[in-house]
Amino acid sequence: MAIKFELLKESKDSMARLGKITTPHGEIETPIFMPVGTRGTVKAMTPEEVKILGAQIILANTYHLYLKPGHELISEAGGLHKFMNWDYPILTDSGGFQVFSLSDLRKISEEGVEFRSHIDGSKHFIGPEKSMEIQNALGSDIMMCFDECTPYPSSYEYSKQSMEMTTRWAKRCKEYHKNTDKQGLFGIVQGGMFKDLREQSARDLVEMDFPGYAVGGLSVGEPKDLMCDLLEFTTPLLPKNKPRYLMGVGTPDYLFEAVIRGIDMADCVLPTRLARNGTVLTSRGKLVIRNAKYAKDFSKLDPECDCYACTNYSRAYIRHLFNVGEILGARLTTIHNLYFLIKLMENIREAIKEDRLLEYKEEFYKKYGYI
Ligand code: PRF
Ligand code: ZN
Repeated sequence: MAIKFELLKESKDSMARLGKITTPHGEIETPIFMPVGTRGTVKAMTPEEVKILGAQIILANTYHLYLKPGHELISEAGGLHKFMNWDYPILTDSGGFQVFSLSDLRKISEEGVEFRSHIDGSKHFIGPEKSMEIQNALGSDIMMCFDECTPYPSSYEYSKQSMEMTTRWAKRCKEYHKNTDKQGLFGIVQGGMFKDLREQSARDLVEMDFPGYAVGGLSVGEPKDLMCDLLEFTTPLLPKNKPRYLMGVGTPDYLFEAVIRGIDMADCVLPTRLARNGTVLTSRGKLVIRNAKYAKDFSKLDPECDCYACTNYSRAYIRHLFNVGEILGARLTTIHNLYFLIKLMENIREAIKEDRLLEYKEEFYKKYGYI
């Protein structure tokens, strides 16, 4: 088995857990935040830099790498780890989300999804088997089942059909995926905003015995309370001794809420995307670095941060870089934002260890300005 999960501790005052995932490319402490390297690069960072920031696993996307440069080419290079020079764990998303959110003229059928590339309009097809073939070629440590992320809002009937198809697709993924000793395949719970559908989805997937489970179809535009409620309902339906991954979540408050509800892994483009737009996450909330009020502010991005950017550069300097369009600006804010979330998860793990996660959350929220 490629993926082993060790449950090290369960919180007494919430559903939070502390764990360790072992993969063919090393161990991951959970709860963990996974930086996104969609096209085989965490934008603006070298893999060495990503590692120094404290990242233990990164995410890459089947959809993008299939279109460019193509999974055969990456396979020829010796797999994605080798191709991009990242010798630590990689998780690949199945394409089942990006194909819906990015491609043009999608046609969904029982077989899979026919679509046109968002790059050049060329026609393609990805179904469960194709997604497995691509992810096998990429050689990620953790692969995801091909699913439909039910759009929000969707009717009960649509959500039901969609979830049932995702379950049938999961069966096909599992049947196709053979090298289970090198790559672990995770199931993805869907079911829209309906508890009974989520329950059915979780039950059917758990029966298939995947080495880990994701909660998909959340954080798709629904109110935060609804997401929290559905998450709290869903995680207890998943096995305790397997990792649980909440897909596409990465604001500090959502990370806290997810961990408190028993989530072990999360990913999001947010920190890297915000960084390139000049928005910085700090212990006192978000900061827009282009703002004129930072023109002569020679303090660091975050008074409490000891990342490379904060140790060496001022707000005024980084603002200047953004104002004149120097790429170093985006590099420094990316370093800081990734470090901020990685450090936040480290603090969260420490707080779980010491049974003070809820107090830490309160303290963080007050300072950040959430409450
Ligand atoms: N499915 C897949 N990837 C995803 C999602 C999903 O539902 C989401 C939803 N938040 C983000 N990324 N395969
Ligand atoms: Zn910093």
